[in-house]
Amino acid sequence: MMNNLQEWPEPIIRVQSLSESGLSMIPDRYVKPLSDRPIINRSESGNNEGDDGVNIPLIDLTGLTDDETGLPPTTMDRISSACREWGFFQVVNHGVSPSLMDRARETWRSFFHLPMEIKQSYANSPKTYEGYGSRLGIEKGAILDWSDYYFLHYLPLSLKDYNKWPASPDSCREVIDEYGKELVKLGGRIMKVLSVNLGLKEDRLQNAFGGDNLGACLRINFYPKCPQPDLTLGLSSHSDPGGLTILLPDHQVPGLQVRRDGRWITVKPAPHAFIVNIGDQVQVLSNANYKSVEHRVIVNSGMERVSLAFFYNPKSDIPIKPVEELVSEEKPALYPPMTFDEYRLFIRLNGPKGKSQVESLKSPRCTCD
Ligand SMILES: O=C(O)CCC(=O)C(=O)O
Repeated sequence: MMNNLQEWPEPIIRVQSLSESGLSMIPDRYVKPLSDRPIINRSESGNNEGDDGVNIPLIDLTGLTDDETGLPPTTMDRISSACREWGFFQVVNHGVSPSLMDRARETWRSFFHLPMEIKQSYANSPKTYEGYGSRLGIEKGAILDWSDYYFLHYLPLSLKDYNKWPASPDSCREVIDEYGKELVKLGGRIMKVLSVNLGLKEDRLQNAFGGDNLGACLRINFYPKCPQPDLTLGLSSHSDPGGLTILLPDHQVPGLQVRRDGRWITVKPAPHAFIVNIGDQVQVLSNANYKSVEHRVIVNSGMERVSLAFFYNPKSDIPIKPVEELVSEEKPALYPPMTFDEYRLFIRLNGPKGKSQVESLKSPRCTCD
């Protein structure tokens, strides 16, 4: 199986180069089947598919510190409902400095505008995905997404390798480092809130992730302008395989859509908010009390878009299964134990495929031990 992951099945084409070539029709490789195509509403509000200003919940985290989960009960309740019903929420007053957020996004934007030879020197392979990439999955002839990306590891320290991080722009490595430190802390704070909300001890979920031995990585998504945005997607529908995702969206360009009751809701980010979503591993640990929800990204013809997705993951070689406190005779464990290493092979081989993986694991008859 690992041998299949050594190389891409076809030569890699950078979507940014395609976009900059000024073509007026996108190549067939990017044209989605009719049922997956978005409805692009060109209204100024950025709303799509008649979502009437509906948005994911907005939560103020004032009072949440590294030492104290001091949020008012109403805020705790709103986070709880968001995790159960939406799988998504956005947070403000989260403790990460707005200037660091802006610097991180703009540093990465500059990276994507460097000459292609520099970016190519970081070209990735499907073995680890680290570096500059333009596809997920290794299926030959697959329909591709309209985006390029950069993927790197922060944790565990054994995987953190500055040589795999861009050396330019000048301050890039420092900014990435500082951003990662802050986001690991924010992830830890949010994990405590989720634990308490599930009726567990504050550090229960973190311990199930392997305590301090967690994994953390960053994917920077670059969505170039697209001449035919109604035929394609910047990122196909998927749920996140990891634990929690903390996304810094583009403050100027909407694009992220979240599935809710069969509709696609376009997220309208608040200024300097992070978008938090539950990944498959937290769905498993919570025994499906919390939902890892499908999302996708639409593109547009007028503006490029940059987003930073920070993945807060369990230690990759320990079994992840529903925590015992949430398993009972009435609510048996819905998932068998599986390590995150085993789990993420699926997306690494197949690319984004909705929620098919976590759903395929689910078995009401599972005895799970
Ligand atoms: O670009 C976005 O807004 C979302 C990105 C995303 O879903 C991902 O990187 O997994």
